[in-house]
Amino acid sequence: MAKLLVTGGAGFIGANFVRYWRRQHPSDAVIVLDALTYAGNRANLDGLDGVDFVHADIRDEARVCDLLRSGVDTLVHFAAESHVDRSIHGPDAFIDTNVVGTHSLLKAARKVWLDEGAGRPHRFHHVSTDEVYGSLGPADPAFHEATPYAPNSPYSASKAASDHLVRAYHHTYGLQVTTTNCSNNYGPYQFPEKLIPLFLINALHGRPLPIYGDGMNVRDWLYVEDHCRGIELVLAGGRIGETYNIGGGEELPNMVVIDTLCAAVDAAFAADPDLARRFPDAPAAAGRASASLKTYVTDRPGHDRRYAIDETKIRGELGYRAAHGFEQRFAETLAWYLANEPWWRAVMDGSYKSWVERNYATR
Ligand code: NAD
Ligand code: TDX
Repeated sequence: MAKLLVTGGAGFIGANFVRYWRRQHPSDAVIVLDALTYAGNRANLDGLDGVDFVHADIRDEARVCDLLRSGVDTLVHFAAESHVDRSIHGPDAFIDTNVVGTHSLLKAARKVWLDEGAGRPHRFHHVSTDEVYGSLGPADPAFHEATPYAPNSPYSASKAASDHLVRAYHHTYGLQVTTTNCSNNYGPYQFPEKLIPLFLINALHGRPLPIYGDGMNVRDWLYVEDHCRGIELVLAGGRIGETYNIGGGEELPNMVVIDTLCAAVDAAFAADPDLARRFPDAPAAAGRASASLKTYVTDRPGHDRRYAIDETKIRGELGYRAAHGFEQRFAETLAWYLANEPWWRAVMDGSYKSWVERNYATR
């Protein structure tokens, strides 16, 4: 039986991971440590038993040491500031959490597992992003683990710094680390500032769908549960000190994702008359196309053109492969958001609304 400490477990991917882990490994103990920033939501873990929740910051080194001393042998580190647009408007929090926070966790792990624990079996798994590799041209080969780092946003630069610190703690002190760099996740519990949930909820309210640039930036879409399985495989069989890229095998221009979303919303309204009652401001409620809301806005500064993942390493070593294609998983995601309106209404209250009003009003 393992004892996991999951940082950022009340956020989008962390909560999906905790749910996945409880299903797959019910006898393991799980502690979630989360500061509950605007992106963290205690309700993301509702209905789960066997999970201890600790409301704390990853920079609270003493607190993390105490938790590690309670018998934790595996730390899975999701906690981060994760939204590129926010990092452009205010990079400080990204340095504080992603760089200083990750370093604080590494110091705690070194102290408890190496210094006090005489190297008892342990694992520090760091969750990172493909954005550290920068941007690809249309004909460039996909990112692989040896692609040089070339981050372009304060967010990706802060994640790159954290990746390097994790690597250094392995090579310098012998900390047992693994790192995964994954592509764009989608699925339940994603905060509605990221492309898919933002555009869906805007479409339901008849609000513009703000397309950055020409809408032809390409992302590799990864269903969050596939990501969780990839991390599980790395925890079970990944080589210590190694990094593994995880992708969804679905490279799509934003416009294709947006058109798929608009068509799916239109089809959902056509199939379920109750949606027009629930969302009377949606164009689809009046039989009009959701695509009529598409609006080109000023591009994101430093907007990476294309991400693509070469998953040869994780597939060859650990047998990873995304389980389902985008079409099926996207439909399930849409259905989840339509069925969980109270969830997204609750998380969109407060700080999110004022941030959107400040930063999107003039675009
Ligand atoms: P998220 O923004 O939804 O959640 C982040 C969580 O971390 C929240 O629960 C928040 O409260 C918590 N947190 C933030 N600062 C903290 C601090 N100082 N101390 C403790 N907790 C803190 O993020 P996500 O989309 O779930 O991403 C999780 C991880 O995966 C991040 O490290 C991110 O860089 C990485 N990642 C995300 C994606 C993606 O598509 N979402 C893709 C690649 C990598
Ligand atoms: O309003 C929007 N309009 C738009 O055109 C938003 C929010 C996004 N976009 C574009 C920008 C990107 O090309 O859609 C694409 C996806 O944008 P995001 O959802 O903001 O994701 P991205 O910037 O690609 O980063 C995501 O994947 C990698 C996560 O937010 C990161 O945490 C992760 O590391």
